[in-house]
Amino acid sequence: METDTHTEKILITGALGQIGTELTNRLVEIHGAENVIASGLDRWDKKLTSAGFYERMDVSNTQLVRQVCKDYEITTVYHLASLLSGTSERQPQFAWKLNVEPLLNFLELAKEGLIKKVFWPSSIAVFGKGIPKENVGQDVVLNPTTVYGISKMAGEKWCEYYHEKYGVDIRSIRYPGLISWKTPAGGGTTDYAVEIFYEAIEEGKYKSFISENTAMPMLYMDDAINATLQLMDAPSENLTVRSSYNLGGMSFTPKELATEIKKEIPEFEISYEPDFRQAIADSWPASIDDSVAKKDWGLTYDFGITEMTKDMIKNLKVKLG
Ligand code: AKB
Repeated sequence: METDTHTEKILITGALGQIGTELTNRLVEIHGAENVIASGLDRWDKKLTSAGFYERMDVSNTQLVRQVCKDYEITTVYHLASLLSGTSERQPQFAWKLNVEPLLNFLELAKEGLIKKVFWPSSIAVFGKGIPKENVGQDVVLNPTTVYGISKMAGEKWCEYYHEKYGVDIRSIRYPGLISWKTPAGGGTTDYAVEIFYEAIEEGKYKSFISENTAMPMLYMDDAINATLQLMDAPSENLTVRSSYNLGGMSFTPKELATEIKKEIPEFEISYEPDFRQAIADSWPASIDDSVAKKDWGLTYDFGITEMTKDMIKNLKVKLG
């Protein structure tokens, strides 16, 4: 049964993170502040989130999470709290604990009927080595070689299991690299594509930790938020994937992005000094086939590399003064 959007009570974990801040504010516009409960480890920053309520909580605290879901009569959870690829390589045990166990807890709460619907982000990191680089399909065999990828693959399998075995309404997207100007990224391999804009504007130059010809799939935040809301609004019976949907967005290399930035900031210079994240990028696809998401729930995009670059620079110039 579909959740009536007028009676939805929404909990967002990781609400002060890169996706969380923008998604929370969009959910407030749609459902009203009184129906949106943001949560995170940090103090409530009212400048960042317009949610009506904020719970400062560690998402690994299963009892507290259950209590919060009960107290607010939560129907829908966007469970975004996660460690990204770069940081996960440095803290493997913690990455596994944070990226998998709280998800299992939410799946259990949904199985019990305490909550009705869950969104959880997976990543292009699930694919890994030995998989063709271009146009990677929805159903290829997954072979992640990073801690982050392993945790996301396991999470996807749990999602599928809880849906098939217990009918849990879990929905998920394999996000590519996300680019946004409102909140910085943190600890990811695709973060170069955000950092580059800050440094282009502030310094006129950028040293990329990813080599010049490494292509990765990327998505502008506006498109990521729209896709997430589209998937969550789709009728349950239309969804054929309960592990996680491929999302391709756009694909480009650091060199191609630098060329776009130069059109807006002609003096911009890029140099390259790949670090440990290059090996992570090398194990990921260069482009993704997202035809299943287009067919099942009408995925569309508004931003290509040129529109995204113009929008990033316009907004960041204002933000950075
Ligand atoms: C990362 O680089 O770790 C993330 C991702 C692609 O999931 N942006």
